[in-house]
Amino acid sequence: MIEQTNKTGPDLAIIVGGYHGRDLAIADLLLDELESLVSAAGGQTLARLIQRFSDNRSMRPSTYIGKGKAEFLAELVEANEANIVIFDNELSPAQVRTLEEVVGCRVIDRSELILDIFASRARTRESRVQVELAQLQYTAPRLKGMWSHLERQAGGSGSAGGGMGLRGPGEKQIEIDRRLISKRLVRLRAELETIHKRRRREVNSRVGKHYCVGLVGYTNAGKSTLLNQLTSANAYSADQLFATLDTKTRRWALPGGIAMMLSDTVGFVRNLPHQLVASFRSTLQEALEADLLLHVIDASHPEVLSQLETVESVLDELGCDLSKLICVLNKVDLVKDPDIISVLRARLPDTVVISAVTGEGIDALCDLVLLRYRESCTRFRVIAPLSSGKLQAFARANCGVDCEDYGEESWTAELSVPEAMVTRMRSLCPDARFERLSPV
Ligand SMILES: Nc1nc2c(ncn2[C@@H]2O[C@H](COP(=O)(O)OP(=O)(O)OP(=O)(O)O)[C@@H](O)[C@H]2O)c(=O)[nH]1
Ligand SMILES: [Mg+2]
Repeated sequence: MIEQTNKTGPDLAIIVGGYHGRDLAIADLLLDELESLVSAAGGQTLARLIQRFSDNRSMRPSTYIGKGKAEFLAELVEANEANIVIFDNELSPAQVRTLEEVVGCRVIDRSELILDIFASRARTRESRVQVELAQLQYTAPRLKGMWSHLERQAGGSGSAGGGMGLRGPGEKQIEIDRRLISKRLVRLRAELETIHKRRRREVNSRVGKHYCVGLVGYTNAGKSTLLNQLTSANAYSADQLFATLDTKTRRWALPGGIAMMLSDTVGFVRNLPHQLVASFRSTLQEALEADLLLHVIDASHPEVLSQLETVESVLDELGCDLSKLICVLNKVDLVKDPDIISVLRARLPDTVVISAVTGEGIDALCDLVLLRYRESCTRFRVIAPLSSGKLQAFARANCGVDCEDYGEESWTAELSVPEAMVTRMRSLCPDARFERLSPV
């Protein structure tokens, strides 16, 4: 939650965006998204203000927006009795300080708002640590700004002020806080490493045992709804940005007796604070290690193309192998202009059109996933002792056994599985023999 200044109700916000170029043309849509972020943080937007810039150098260094605009903003705050101003643009600590003086209430930027939402949503120890780490990294360079009133006191009073090397109380406080923060950062990093080591062991035990599919995409695209539709997972889905912060993995049984593991993960958003990407890097990278990725896209969203670009650039930054991506054009039930589907299909290599709510297109999605799965499979004949119950059960539950036969002493079956899965099957029955067959 945004820090509450009115204890009785939600935060009352004025949202501000300073734009130029292409962003200016879609300023209202950009502020719509900021408004959704405000409501995801539990706040309420009362008014919005747009500042048009002719280019990216025309921002006013002290207040980002122009002097007249800043004064008008102060009037808006007063008239609406707002208690917070939220900028869509990234502000420097000095700009925040000056703006707060002009408008007379708290001022935050988009990054801080997103960090706030993440903090309020984090449920597991892992995501809590990741968010705190990101928040501290965001705060540390801003400490000087926070203690400016003490610095001024120090400078103003002849005794504490004075020459170089004589530290005022403000600076001392900053020193103490910096030390506390860096100590805490060390502890959090160590804790996160322990959590990740444990998770690695869990993931390693899954890898090779199952074919893993990951859901990625812009926030609110419908990832959790699709997970629920495919696996009856009961994941939390809501018309809310960043509904999901924690990875959820469920078994997905496909036609033909093939089972996979399907994982939901945190969504992306335009200008995701880089401290968050850094903190969530291993969670995200883990999601990307899946054998196949479903990039869920809200095809009904007016800014679908720029959402697509955002996701592509984050995937790129995380070093994702794009060849294992299937693009899932979701919310087709809400698409009013069918042309957008053609535009998206032309732009993206492997697409399937679905509605995670009505179930339309789900069969086609399963077919495409199975096709990709089969491409990664090798055909084997397995010959195992009759006593290999565990292996037989595993093969039937997960691998789509083509034909099997019980002889006097052995069980023989033919199946197509990804190579890595053979390792898992060998561990279930070391006496089993695996003969590679030519593909049918
Ligand atoms: N009409 C329609 N609504 C959908 C569809 N898929 C998802 N939604 C709605 O879109 C909203 C967001 O869905 P989620 O599944 O929570 O989205 P998400 O991608 O998991 O979002 P985050 O966890 O915030 O990243 C919910 O209100 C869903 O009911 C669809 O195919 N059609
Ligand atoms: Mg979700």
